[in-house]
Amino acid sequence: MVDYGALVKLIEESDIITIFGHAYPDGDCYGCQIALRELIRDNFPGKKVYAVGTGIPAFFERMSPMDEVDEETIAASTAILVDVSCLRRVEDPRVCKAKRFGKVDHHQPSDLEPFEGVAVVEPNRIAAGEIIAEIALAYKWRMSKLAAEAIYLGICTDSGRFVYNGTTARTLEIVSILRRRHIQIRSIHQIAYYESPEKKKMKTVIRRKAKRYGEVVYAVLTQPMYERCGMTADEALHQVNALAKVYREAHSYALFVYFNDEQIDVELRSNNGYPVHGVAVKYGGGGHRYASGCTIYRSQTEIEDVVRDMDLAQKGDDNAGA
Ligand SMILES: [Mn+2]
Repeated sequence: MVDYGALVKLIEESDIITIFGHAYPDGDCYGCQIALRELIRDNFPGKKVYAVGTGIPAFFERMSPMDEVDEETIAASTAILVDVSCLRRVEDPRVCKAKRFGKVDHHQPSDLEPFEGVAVVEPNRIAAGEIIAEIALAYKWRMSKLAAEAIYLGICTDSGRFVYNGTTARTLEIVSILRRRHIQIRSIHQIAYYESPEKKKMKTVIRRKAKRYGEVVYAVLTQPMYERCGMTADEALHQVNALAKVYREAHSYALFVYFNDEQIDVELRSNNGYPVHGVAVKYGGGGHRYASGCTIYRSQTEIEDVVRDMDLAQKGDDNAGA
């Protein structure tokens, strides 16, 4: 098991801690920020701890809002990054002002993303929330219901409700421990899986645009397509899972969204054990073994090149129990 001692020591040594996540925060990112803040508050009384960023507003009332902090506070703080690999990918660029850095992440490490600080990186974990839970359990920290619910949101989000590759026996053991903290699963799901009319419309368009190349399903969205659904490019990109069940035989799927005439943002997925990370890296991106992203430019790369590379992927050998 990874040694969490250096990170815990960093927390012990810091009077002010700011917790940052990635741009366009998802349930794992937001959940980790809230959970780590609550765990530190409850187990290290006297420390000032803040979760910084936009979070997920739909959860503010049910779980917790994010914190407002000024630049002076950040400059006096230790910044801990959760669910994000490097400073460049953090949502709030003020993170760079912090005195010291730590991180808890489960993305595949990349040479292009250096990080100077105390790093806890476990790419085999389905969610960063799972690592936060392990730290709390290893050090027998008090875990409030709020912290447990925030961790649950992270694990549930990144595991696709416990079905994606990388969901392990340990993942489910941790969920069982969280459930003993009386987490209310149904009401979390009601918020996390609420489908707005815009989202429903977008998913229908994505499925209608789906094309097949070999064992890969993909769709290309132009600006008018997502704008007509009332969505931004990034919101549209988040709906990549609409392609998951278009062709049952497909081993991978990809969503291409025109950010503008030149830039195309891409999300790559496989629910059947075909790694997509290598393809994302080839085109300058990264992420996880079976869920990655990249950005391509029309003048340099054809959409078809990416799809062809995905089709060539060989099945991974780590799918026991999936
Ligand atoms: Mn994550």
